[in-house]
Amino acid sequence: MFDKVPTEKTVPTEDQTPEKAILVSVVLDDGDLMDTDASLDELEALLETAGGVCVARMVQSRQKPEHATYIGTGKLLELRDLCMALSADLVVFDCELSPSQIRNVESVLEDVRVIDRTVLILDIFARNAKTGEGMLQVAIANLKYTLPRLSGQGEALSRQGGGIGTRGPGETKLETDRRHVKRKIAKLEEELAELSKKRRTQRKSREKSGIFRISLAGYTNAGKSSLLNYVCQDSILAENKLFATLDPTTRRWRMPEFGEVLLTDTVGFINRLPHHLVEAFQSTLDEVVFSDLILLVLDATDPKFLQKTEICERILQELFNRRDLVPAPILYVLNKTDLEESRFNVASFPKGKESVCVSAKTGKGVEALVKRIEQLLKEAKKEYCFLLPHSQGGKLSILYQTANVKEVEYETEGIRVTAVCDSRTAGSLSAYEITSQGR
Ligand SMILES: Nc1nc2c(ncn2[C@@H]2O[C@H](COP(=O)(O)OP(=O)(O)OP(=O)(O)O)[C@@H](O)[C@H]2O)c(=O)[nH]1
Ligand SMILES: [Mg+2]
Repeated sequence: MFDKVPTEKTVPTEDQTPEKAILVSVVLDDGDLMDTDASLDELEALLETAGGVCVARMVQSRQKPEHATYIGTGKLLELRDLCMALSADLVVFDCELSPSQIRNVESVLEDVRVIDRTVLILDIFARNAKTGEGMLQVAIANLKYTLPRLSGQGEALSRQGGGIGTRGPGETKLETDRRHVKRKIAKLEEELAELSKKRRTQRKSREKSGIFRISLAGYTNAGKSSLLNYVCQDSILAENKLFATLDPTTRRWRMPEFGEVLLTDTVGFINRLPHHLVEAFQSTLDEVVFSDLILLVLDATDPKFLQKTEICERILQELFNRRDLVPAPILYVLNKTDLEESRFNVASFPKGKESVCVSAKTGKGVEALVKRIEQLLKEAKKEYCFLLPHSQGGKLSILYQTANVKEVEYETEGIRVTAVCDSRTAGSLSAYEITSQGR
């Protein structure tokens, strides 16, 4: 069991003074979808979710980051003075720093801890994971982040004081040996694989039952849990904090005409989602990948609405690519339209993307959403027959994961498969599609 990962939680209680942090960003022309201010706003929201408070922001424009310290030497000295003047406990860089950059900056700032955006996100995940699976996933992501940062970092790793960034990487003094950490990762991954197997089996039995699976995806804080709560009359934690939901929750949802479907709420997305987290949360994110329809929930009051929409689309695309699957149909759900601020975004949302405006708070628009989902589901699945060449036997396992396989016959010219599936699965196998009688 993962007795030592993560270590005991040292979440500051309400009466503890929040840690004071300075946020640092370097403006680079690196093609990121968010501008510096918006990214820093998001970093500040992450910091607050982790229990800290921002006392200052520092921005530097550079062509490329300074190799040793990310920001330039002059700026670093300015940062040191600012830390002293404001009695900052923490400096958070809005990027991923290399181990030596953290060490070098810390050695100049002396008593101030230095963390990066990834550590902050990992810290929040470590706080919010509630189930065994979620905790395992976070622990693995933490250790994978820590692993390349181990060598020559004895001091940094033994910091045990608690506070933001100490729940994640660099949290137990035992982890001073790379081999030890590697063994631990392997062991946790084995445990996770067991749990993932269970999840896969569950998914397959749902598939066999022919019940449609709908998933709620979207940026963190968009209102996914609130929407599930509204339509399923449930009470999943929904709050104005980032990554409130980490563990997927599936509910039966009885639709007025279509009947019962399964609705899954899961972990939210964010710009530059750390790749260790995407890897570790693969089995959780598979709930989205293997669903029949994705409701992409968007906060229509968000000033960075279109950028966040694109970030979600990119993440979804990446998830489908990782599984080598054609993307599921997406229905865009523009949420929080009870609020005035949503007007502009609703009006400027691209007409080519099918969207429905709702409010998960008041229920406005939910009826129209339900109607549209029912139509889409009715159009979605039918029976197909494929003749897979023996060299393409791997495609059969795709069908087992995504379709209801009714019959499999091994013939001389290939594997004849009859399966009920959606058009995207059928589309990815269209080269092998035949009529039931023959080619
Ligand atoms: N005004 C308004 N607020 C909403 C609406 N939907 C959600 N909220 C609020 O938005 C905040 C985030 O809602 P959640 O349902 O927790 O969002 P989520 O997408 O599940 O977030 P994560 O689990 O963190 O990814 C909460 O404070 C909700 O009360 C809405 O339609 N209108
Ligand atoms: Mg949620």
